[in-house]
Amino acid sequence: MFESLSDKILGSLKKLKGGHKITESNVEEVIKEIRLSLLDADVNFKVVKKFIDEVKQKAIGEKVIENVNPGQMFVKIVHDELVKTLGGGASEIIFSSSAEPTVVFLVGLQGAGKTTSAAKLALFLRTKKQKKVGLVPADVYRPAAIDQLQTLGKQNNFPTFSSQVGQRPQDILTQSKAWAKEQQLDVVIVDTAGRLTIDEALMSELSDLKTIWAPQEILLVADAMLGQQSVQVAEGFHQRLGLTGLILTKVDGDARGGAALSIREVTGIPIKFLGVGEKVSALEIFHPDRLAGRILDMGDVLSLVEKAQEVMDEKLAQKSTERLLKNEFSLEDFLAQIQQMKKLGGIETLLKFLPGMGEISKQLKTMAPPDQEMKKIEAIIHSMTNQERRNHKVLNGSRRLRIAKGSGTQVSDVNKLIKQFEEAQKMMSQFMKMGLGSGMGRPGSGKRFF
Ligand SMILES: Nc1nc2c(ncn2[C@@H]2O[C@H](COP(=O)(O)OP(=O)(O)O)[C@@H](O)[C@H]2O)c(=O)[nH]1
Ligand SMILES: [Mg+2]
Repeated sequence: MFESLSDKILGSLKKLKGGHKITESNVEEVIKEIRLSLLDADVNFKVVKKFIDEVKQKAIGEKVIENVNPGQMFVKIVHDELVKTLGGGASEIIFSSSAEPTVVFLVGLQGAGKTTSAAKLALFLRTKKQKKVGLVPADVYRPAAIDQLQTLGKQNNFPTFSSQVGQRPQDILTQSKAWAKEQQLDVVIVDTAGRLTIDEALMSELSDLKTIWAPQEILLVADAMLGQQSVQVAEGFHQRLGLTGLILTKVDGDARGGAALSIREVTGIPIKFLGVGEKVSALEIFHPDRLAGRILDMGDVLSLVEKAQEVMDEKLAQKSTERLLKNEFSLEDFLAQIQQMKKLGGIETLLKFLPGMGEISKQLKTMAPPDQEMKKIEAIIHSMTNQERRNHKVLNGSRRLRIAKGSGTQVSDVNKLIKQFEEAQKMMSQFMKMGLGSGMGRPGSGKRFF
């Protein structure tokens, strides 16, 4: 489904080679092409905009890591953003926590693949989750719909409720409760009726069914070939019924993938499974990271970048620790450390490493600079000469004034930063004296002191 999107994005990414930094100019063109590729793949324009904005923001000015070129770095950024758009991690069926069977409704438009998916899901839950699964045909309108599910049930040995044409779906569901108990089912999958478009009669019937037997899962079965339209369908069903997830079908066809990339972001409903063929076995758990990996087809690059990032972080921490031990902890280290701290998820993460550090923890908390403050600090330190960064003691009045001007800040900001730095320096040496340094920030310990 994603071949063409994948080809285009990969083609654009190849253009990002060499260079020392991902700059606005070399990345601009590639981003533009990715944007077009996404729109071309029928991804919702709002989703495209958000995606591109995030990638841009992360890419520009990103430091290039040793052994990684800007192109590789950029692939990683695009990949991570794709995973995020697709919903992060995989989410599966939520089972009933009581002795009652888990009830799953499959809803969706006609021809989306509900009946086929009912059998696929039943097979998946039986083989992968060791559940006893039964099927309930509740589409009484389409000729042969009941037969279709009963045949699938028979072929695959699933207990199937003998719904009759002419019965009301509400009555079918009521009667199937006792049947499910008799059959000792763990899971009951209800195949509901569809329409060509969302209409009120269908919605009110489905709402009725919900009150008769409250389902753990209401899964929308949506056809990937519908593209953008499937986003609207999902929104419509979700508003009325409260969907818990989605099965995206016909992913094996030549759909352009826009639906998969849009639905989660627009509706917030997780895609749980992909239908990848007509056979009963053609169902896959949806893994956002694997799909993103498939689209970008660059698994090696991703692990390389991750590895390099780890090494860089370690090296940085190690250098700072060494200097600290020699009492040489400088403003440069200070900047590196607060940047590191931000990356690690802020001061809270750090505090987890410091059990019982009451007073110092409190002090540290007040030192955690918010983003805006962080930018100021960076600007100020960048406006210093190397000598000044290494030895802040040389910072007299006229130097401070020059730095304030150069960084677009006030002398009071510079003074404040230096005071904070001196406090940090003091605290650092306290840590070291208390022996805490041995467990923190040392290479291999996996911990850092900021
Ligand atoms: N290629 C392919 N065909 C599918 C998939 N899911 C369903 N179909 C086909 O789509 C058609 C409609 O499916 P059906 O389950 O009857 O849809 P329903 O009306 O929603 O119950 C059938 O011909 C199925 O074989 C899929 O994942 N891939
Ligand atoms: Mg059907």
